[in-house]
Amino acid sequence: MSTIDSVLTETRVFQPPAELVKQANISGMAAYKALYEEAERDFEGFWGRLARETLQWSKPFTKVLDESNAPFYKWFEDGELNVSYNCLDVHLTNGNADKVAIIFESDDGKTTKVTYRELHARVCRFANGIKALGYKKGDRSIIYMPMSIEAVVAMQACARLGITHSVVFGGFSAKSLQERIVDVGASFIITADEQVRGGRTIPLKPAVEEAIAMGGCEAVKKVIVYRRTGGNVPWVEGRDLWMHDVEQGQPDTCEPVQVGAEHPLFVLYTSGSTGKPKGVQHSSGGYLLWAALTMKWTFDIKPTDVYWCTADVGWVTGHTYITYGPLAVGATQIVFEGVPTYPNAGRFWEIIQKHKATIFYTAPTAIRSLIKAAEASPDHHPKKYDLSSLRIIGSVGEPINPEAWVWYYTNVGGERCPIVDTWWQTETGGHMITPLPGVTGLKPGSCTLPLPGIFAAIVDETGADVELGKGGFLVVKRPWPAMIRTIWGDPERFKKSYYPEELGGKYYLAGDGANRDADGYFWIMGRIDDVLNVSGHRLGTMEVESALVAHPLVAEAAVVGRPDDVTGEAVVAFVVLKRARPDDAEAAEIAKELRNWVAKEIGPIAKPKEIRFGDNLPKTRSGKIMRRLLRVVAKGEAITQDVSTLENPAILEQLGKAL
Ligand code: 7RM
Repeated sequence: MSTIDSVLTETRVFQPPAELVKQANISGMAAYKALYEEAERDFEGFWGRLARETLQWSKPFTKVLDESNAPFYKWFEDGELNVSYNCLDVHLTNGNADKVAIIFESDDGKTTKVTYRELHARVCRFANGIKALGYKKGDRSIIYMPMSIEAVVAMQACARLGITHSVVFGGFSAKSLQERIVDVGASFIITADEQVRGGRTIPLKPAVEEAIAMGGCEAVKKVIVYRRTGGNVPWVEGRDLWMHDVEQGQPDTCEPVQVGAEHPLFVLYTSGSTGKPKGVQHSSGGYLLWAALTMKWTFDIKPTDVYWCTADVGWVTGHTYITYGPLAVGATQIVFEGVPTYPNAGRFWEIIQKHKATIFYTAPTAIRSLIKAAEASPDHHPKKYDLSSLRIIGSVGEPINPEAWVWYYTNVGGERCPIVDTWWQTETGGHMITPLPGVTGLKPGSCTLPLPGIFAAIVDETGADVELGKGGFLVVKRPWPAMIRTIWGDPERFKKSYYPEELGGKYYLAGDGANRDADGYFWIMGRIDDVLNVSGHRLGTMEVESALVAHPLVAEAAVVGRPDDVTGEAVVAFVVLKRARPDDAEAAEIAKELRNWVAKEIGPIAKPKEIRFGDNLPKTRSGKIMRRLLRVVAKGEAITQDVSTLENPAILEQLGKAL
C-alpha cells in the first residue's frame, strides 16, 4: 500500500469527459453540491424524498429516522415494502418485462439469458416451493451456492417471503459454514451439488454434509440442492430436495410478503478483530434504497447499459451490486461463474467485448494479477480486445495503487472511462465515498468525496476533527439508511465495535485509517484494527490464529499482514510448536500441513503465504505479543523500533532468519 506521503504528493487530476457529464444522472459539481447541501439543510427531508421517489412502498412510512435508541437507528420504520417486489414485479409493468435481466456466462463460455418476466416467474415458483415446505417470514436460510442465476433466484425468493438469508461464500470451508449455520439459526440450506471454476469442479453439497455432521445444526430440516454438474453427492432421503423439484408444478406468481422497513433482509458474516466473524444485519427498506440510488449515482446506470460486477454473491458487493441494486433499477447485467484467468488471462476482456459491457466493476487484486498476466502473455492484453463499449469502470475492496489505477484507466478504460474507486464496507451496505462519473475529477488512489447524505470525516482518538492533511480514523458522523443495524445476536458487540465510547459513542467508526488532501479528497490508508485485506477479502488475524492453535502441533501463533504485489496483503504466520523448533526439512513439511489445516478451518483464502517457526514469539513483559514488530520481520526489514519493552528481544533475530 502507498504511504501517506506518496499519495498526498500525487498531483494528476483526470476530469470526466464532457459527453459523459452532459448525460449523467448527477451532472456536474454544482448538481452534486446541491444534493449534498440538501442533505445538510434538511437531513430527514432529503432521505424521505429519495425513499419515496426510489422505492414502492405497500404502506408509506410516516417517520424517516428514529434516533431515540442510537446507535440502533431505525429508518422508515412504520413503512412496509417487499424487496423482491421492488426488484422484479415493478418491471412487469414499466416496459422492462422483456428486457434481459441477467446474462449468465458460465465457466466454459456458454451464455444463458433471462428476462425480467422469466426471472420473476422463476423466483415466484421457487418461493412458492419454499413456502410449501412450511418456511415463512422470520425464518433464516443459509445459501451456499456458486455464481449462478439460481443463486440470485434463491436470494430473491427468500426476500419475497421475508426469510432472512445468510449467504456463505462457496470458498469457505465446512467448518466456517457450520459456524454460520449455528450462529444465524438457519432452518434450511440452499446449496448446489458442485461448483465449476477454472475448468475444475469443486464440491459444495459434501461440505454441507460435513458441516451438519459437526453438530449444532439440528434446526436445519431441509437442504435444497441446485443441480449444477450432476456429480455424485451424498444425499439424505427426506431431508434433501433438488431445487428443480421444489419449483416443479408451482405457479409462476407468488404474493410478496410485505415486511416492515427494518425487517432483516440478510445477515452477512465478515471478519472483525476477534476470532469470531460478525453477522452484519441489514434492513429491507434503507438497504434497498441505497442499493438502487448508488446504482444511479455511482454507476450512472441507464436503460441501455450492460453492467458487470465481477464479485461473488458470497460477499457484500455481490449482494448490493448483483442481487439487489441492478435488479431494483431494471438493469441488464452479466453474472459470471468463472475466474479471470480461465481459459486465459483475456477472459474478462473477452466477456466485455462479447456482451458489449458498458459498466465494469472489479477489484484491484484482479487488476494487478491481470497486469502481470498481460505482461506475460501479450495476446491476452486488454489492448487486443474491443473494449470500446465501456463508459464507466470501477474498483472496490481495497486501496488501488496509483500504478494499477493508471494501467486500468489507460488499457481497460481507453483513457475515456472514469474510474469509480468506491470505498465502502459490508457494514455500510453500499458505496460511501466514491467519485461520481459525471462530477468528480479523479486522482489515482483516492476514493475522492463522500456521496450526498454521507457525513464522512477524519477524527483523532478523542473523536475531534483533524485538520486536512493530518491522518486519523475514518468515521461517519450521521447515520445513513443502508447502515448495519446490529451484529446478529450480539448488540453489545455492535456498539463496542462501531460506536466506541472513546469517540463519544456518536460516530460510526469504520476501522480504516484515512487522510484528506487540500481538496478534501479522501485517501484510505487501510485497516487500523487486526483485520487483513487479502485479495479484497477481509480476514481477521485472530481468526487465522485461532485456526492455527486448534492444530494439535501448535502451541502459539501470531499472524500479521505483509504487503503483496498481487493480493494487496499476504498472510504471514509465526508459529511456536508444542515440540522443539523444526529443522528446515521438517519445517517445510509442517508448514504445508498447517496451511492445509487453515484452508480446512476457514477456507483457502486464509492460507498463510508463509509460516515461520520460532522457539517463542516477541512479547512484552506483560505477555502481549508485539505484532507491530512481527510486521517488520515479515517484510524482511531490520528492526529500528525501540525493543526495550520486550521480554525476549533475541527472538526477533531467530524469526527474521527462519525463512
Ligand atoms: C466492499 C468491501 C471493507 C474494507 C474497508 C477498507 C477496504 C474497500 C476500498 C477499500 C480503499 C476502497 N467490503 N476497502 N473498498 N479501501 N479503497 N475503494 O470491500 O467489508 O469486505 O471490506 O475494505 O479497508 O474497511 S468489506
